[in-house]
Amino acid sequence: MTDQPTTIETLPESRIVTVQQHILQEQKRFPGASGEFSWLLSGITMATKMIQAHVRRAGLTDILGSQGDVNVQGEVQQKLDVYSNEVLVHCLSARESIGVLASEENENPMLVHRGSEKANYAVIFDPLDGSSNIDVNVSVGTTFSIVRRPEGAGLNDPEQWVLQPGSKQIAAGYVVYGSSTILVYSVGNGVHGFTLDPSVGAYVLSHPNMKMPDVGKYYSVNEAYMQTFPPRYAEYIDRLRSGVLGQKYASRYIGSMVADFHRTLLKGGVFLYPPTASNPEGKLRLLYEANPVAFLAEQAGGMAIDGKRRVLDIQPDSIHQRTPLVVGSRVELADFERFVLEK
Ligand code: AHM
Ligand code: MG
Repeated sequence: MTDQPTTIETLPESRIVTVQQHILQEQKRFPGASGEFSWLLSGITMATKMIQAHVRRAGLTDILGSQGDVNVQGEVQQKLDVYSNEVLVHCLSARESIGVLASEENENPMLVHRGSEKANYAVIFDPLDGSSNIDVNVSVGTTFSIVRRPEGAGLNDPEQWVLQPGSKQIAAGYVVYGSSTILVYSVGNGVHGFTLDPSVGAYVLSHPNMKMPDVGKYYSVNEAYMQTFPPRYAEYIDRLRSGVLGQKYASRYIGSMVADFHRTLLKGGVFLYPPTASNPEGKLRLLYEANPVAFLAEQAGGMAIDGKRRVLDIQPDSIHQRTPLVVGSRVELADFERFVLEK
């Protein structure tokens, strides 16, 4: 035994940083921040932990299979879609700073805390993206986008809150329920990824300051629809295959946008969902699918276009509006713009 006092020295780089700590740190960048924004984001982290717990039990309980209802897109809702939507609505409507919630699963945006002076944000989300993959144990995810209440927007007009271009997002992110559960988010100060440690139930910083590689090895598109893509898309995919860009690309396609985007963020390359015969405007939804990934792609040094213009510049006309999407590394996107758009 010595009589020396015990000291604990923790090197900053070896510290465990939870998403909650990180959000509190990020919030300091907002002048006059009162904590309401970190409280809002904690609603998302809470809900996604509950969703992942259900996803992990899929197949064990009576949770698989269709609920029998058809959602506003005309798709059969899966039980997990319904559960995920309810959990997000439940967790977020407890946050007084939220005035409007809009979801892929609901036809109209919902007003919450009508009349509250503090209700300054709208949260727009796809509770369970790629849900047709659940029955076959393939990754699914949640995407979210947060915008401020626009100047002068009335409390009885929730559409006005959400019909803003993606460039107005103050935060966006997603969670992938994959081989592990990872939450990736940005408040416009870089992109950060947090892996859920299931033993303690905390999202822990695992991917600080993520950067999309300038070039990748993969393109990602549903090639079954190739015959019905506009010619410029088919031509572009031919360029990638033929080695014009200095290498012959390989292909990867999961069929869950959030998982396909996550791979593209980490490994680079390009993900495309072009217009097709059955979806002439593209299949993906602008507000809660394309906008969040476009925001994250740009924050990570990549790009996102709708085949013609920057996704984040599109002024939406309706909540469930669809858009074509081309998102990925700078080299692949610059090639699309130079050789495809300029023709
Ligand atoms: P969802 O939100 O109903 O799950 O649909 C969106 C999903 C995306 O995750 C994915 O990129 C796309 O649909 C796959 O569509 P397809 O099967 O036509 O390739
Ligand atoms: Mg969905």
